[in-house]
Amino acid sequence: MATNRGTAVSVHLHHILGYITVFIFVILSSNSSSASEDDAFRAGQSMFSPVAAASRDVRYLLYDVNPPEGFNLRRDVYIRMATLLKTLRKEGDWVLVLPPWGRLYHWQSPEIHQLRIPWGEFFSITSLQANIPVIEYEEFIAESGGPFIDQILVLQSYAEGWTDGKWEEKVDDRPCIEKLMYSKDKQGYYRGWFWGFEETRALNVTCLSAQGHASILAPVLQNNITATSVMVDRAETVLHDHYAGKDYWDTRRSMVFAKHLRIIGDKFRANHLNSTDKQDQTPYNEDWTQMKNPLGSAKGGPYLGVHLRRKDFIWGHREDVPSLKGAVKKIRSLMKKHKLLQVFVATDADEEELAKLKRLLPEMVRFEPSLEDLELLKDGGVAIIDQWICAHARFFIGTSVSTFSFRIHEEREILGFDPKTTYNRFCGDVEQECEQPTHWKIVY
Ligand SMILES: Nc1nc2c(ncn2[C@@H]2O[C@H](COP(=O)(O)OP(=O)(O)O)[C@@H](O)[C@H]2O)c(=O)[nH]1
Ligand SMILES: [Mg+2]
Repeated sequence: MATNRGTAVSVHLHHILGYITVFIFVILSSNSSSASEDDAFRAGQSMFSPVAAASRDVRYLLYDVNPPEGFNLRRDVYIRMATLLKTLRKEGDWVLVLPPWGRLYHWQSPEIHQLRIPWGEFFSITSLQANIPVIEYEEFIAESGGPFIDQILVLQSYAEGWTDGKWEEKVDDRPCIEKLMYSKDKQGYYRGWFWGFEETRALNVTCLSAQGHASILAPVLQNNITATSVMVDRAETVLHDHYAGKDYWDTRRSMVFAKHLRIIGDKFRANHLNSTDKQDQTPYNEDWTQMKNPLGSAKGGPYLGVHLRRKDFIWGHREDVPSLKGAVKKIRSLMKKHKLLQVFVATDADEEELAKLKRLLPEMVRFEPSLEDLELLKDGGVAIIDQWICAHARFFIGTSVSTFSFRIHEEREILGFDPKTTYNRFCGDVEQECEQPTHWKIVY
């Protein structure tokens, strides 16, 4: 009985809130809001006040990525969108809205809430803001006047493929090829996933065929569209303007992990791996613009760092991914070669494989949070701490073409490790040519 009442009340409240939101939306769009109303709906600290935003003609770039993509490819797509934003800002006052985290395929820890997670839980927002203006989605709702997105552009490839087998950069309005992930409701608004924000609506959805780098979208956003807020969906469709160039690295360096994650990772290094920044020569400056550790200056903690990707990487029987036995053999030989007595293992192995790995490598050290810690950190935070610890190892070995491993490479590059200690991966048990990862040098 009590539960039913509770539900009824909250549904009711939900409706009222909905009306209030629409009400505020109407006032703000007629441009006569007072500061106190805005304050009541402010979601967090922002470098822009809503009133100032309205008078500045701010435009908002939102984006989302294909649902099956994981955390670390999404981090790469952020870099592409940051580049697009920089291009857009040459001609207008654009702000990037950070797409909330959640409902990622790999984030399977049961019984913890993993939806509508703001970027601030994983990354330092002030660090991101030292590169480009960004706001969290809830701040967008507050400062743009409500949970309405003016225009969605769903990126897609060209139905006809590459004409004449020739690849060229181009972008065109085209009919949607696949069934839209958005549907029109009775009021004529579009509903969709919107990161779990159920009250969000879009006013218009169209498809855009695009092939090329992220900034080819800029003329479309600047000239063909006048909407204040534009969301680019399937943003992974467009590529980096210049992979591993200065702009790439500026944005990558600005993606400083949230402080609590770094602190927990550092504490774990000190307590379990005898690793501190001072001994390891891995000084860190939270102000990334001031950080320039020379290549080869970092020594790293006295342990081998391992990223052993399993799950979907072994289901396809890929020949570039080793068996557990093969991986442990390699781990042992690396420990011997580099005279390391400890090994830290980051892995997404399931319970069965983990048990097997523990039998084969009983001395391995792993970061295993309690349920209470997990509630604070979430699967994303645990993954970041795993990456942070691997990034500080004297020697690192990762898994072939895993973006999780790639992000560790970059972190080690930022810390100033000798590339020989970073760009290493496991070979498959019967792999013929085991090409090692490429060294991407930072451009400052
Ligand atoms: N904690 C932790 N999670 C991992 C590890 N390896 C993979 N995962 C999880 O699995 C996901 C893998 O997807 P993604 O980030 O796209 O990397 P990729 O698929 O390896 O390129 C990660 O985001 C994590 O959630 C690991 O070593 N530690
Ligand atoms: Mg993936």
